[in-house]
Amino acid sequence: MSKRAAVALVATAMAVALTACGSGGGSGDKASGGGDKQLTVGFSQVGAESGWRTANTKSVQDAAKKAGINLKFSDAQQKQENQIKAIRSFIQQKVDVIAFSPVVESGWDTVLKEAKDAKIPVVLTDRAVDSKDESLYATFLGSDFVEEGKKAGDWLVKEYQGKTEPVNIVELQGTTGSAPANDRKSGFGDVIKGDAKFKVVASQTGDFTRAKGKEVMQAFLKSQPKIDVLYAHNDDMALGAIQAIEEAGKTPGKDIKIISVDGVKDAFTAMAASKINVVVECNPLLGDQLMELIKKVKKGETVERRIKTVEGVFTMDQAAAALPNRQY
Ligand code: GYE
Repeated sequence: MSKRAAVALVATAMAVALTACGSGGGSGDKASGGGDKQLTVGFSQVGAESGWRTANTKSVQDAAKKAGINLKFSDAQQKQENQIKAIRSFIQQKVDVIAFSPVVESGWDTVLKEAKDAKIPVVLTDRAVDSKDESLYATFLGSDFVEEGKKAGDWLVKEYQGKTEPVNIVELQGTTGSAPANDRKSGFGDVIKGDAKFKVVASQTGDFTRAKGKEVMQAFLKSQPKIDVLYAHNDDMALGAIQAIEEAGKTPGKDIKIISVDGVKDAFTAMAASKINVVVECNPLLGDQLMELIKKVKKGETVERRIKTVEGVFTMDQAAAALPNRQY
């Protein structure tokens, strides 16, 4: 049996089991008049800017199917206004739960208040909001981006241990105002600020995309006489930058050392080819955990306010061996 068929079979079996226990139990949602009614979840995704995002979308959609959840999916194309519109439309449609990955951190209080007034619980996934009022969402499932930035910085400090010459760093930031861009920058900055030889000579957003990563790196290469290290907030920007570096006649991974975040397969391939020196892992496969949380939140069960993803760090020498096991 193919893997897909097996997954479908398991999903069907689970759906049958759910229906069976719903109709026999009587502990389900009152509105359905007996058995557990199918949950409808509105999910507002950031966009399709990166390999990470593509894997995350697939994980969420597959997990919803598997959990028997009716998922209303909306792609915001990296625009906050689109997410606000999507959330308002979910409220109008009276979905059971709203899940979303906020493109930027600020500016959510009004729409989240609207969801709260409509008594629709909100689950944050992947990225955080900076709302002071914690009652505006039930929980936040995702990575610790400050920690990821620190891991990137730790690698650099170790790499240049015992050396005294200045190390010029250029930084490709993620989407301006997004939690991963803010936190990966600050975590990294906190670690390297203790050693004066490290200098971030240029730092600009590449919007988490390959095209922008390449474009901004081209500009860095023109404006900066000496670049030792590139710190890219995600793999796609690093992969775009590699093209720019090669086109400028330099060797990525050697002339310019590269630190990246995410751990998508393409980055592991580039790392196995000695073009990226280190990748800090950020796991996009949050779908199953998200569906579990959504169900619990809908049932009114208590859930942890913050659920962090467990992640590692991979260096060039480990890349080839790790590549076949990468899931995204
Ligand atoms: O690192 C990047 C994506 O929010 C963790 O968004 C996510 C980031 C991820 O575009 O590739």
